[in-house]
Amino acid sequence: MYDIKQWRHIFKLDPAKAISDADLEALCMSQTDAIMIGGTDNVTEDNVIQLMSRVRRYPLPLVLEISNLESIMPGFDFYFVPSVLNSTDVAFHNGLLHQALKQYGHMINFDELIFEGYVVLNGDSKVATLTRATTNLEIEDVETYAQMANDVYRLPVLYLEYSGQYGDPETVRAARAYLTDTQLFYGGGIDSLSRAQEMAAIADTIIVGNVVYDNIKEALKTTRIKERT
Ligand code: 1GP
Repeated sequence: MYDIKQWRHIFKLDPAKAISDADLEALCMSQTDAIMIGGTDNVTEDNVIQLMSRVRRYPLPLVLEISNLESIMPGFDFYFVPSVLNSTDVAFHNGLLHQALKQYGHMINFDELIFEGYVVLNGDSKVATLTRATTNLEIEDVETYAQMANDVYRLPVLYLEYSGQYGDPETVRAARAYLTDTQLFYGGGIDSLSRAQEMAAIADTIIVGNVVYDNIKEALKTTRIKERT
């Protein structure tokens, strides 16, 4: 069984975006720890199943990050369920989860389900708009979400999500200081090895998304954080 706690690097692939076989092979054969399939819009049963079957040729863990009910399907190693702690819409706290359990609860293996506390920090991102997240947060607010995740909800994962924008290392470091048990995921704007190294030195796990589609060479270089450990 895979141990998520050991993961330092994840490539997040958007099923709504095209990727060549050669690029996908390079990602899957790289030093990354896992592939996560997830996106904000146009995630369908069809494009998820297509991408899943292509990644499944390679021997690395595969995660579905749930974005809607239509695209949930068996065949993944893990299912990551986001709960956006700074969303103003209850659907993104537990509404989606409630519907998913109502429909699929009888067939879920809960060892494969990981609940992620998200804090969405880029107000210009699609995910911030969709979830109606309050993103004008002070550092103390982010620290409080970290405390909430670690000490109150006791979540396995806190995900600081800057999607599309490189985040503030001070904010990430401040959150980190509150986490003793909860694993810290950082995602957003990692498009070079130096940025990957900077955030990997603070967070437990970094998530690399867009650069895969913008610059595959730089994307692959981000996995080199692992050469230092
Ligand atoms: C998005 O956190 C991930 O959900 C990664 O962000 O696409 O900006 O790399 P980027």
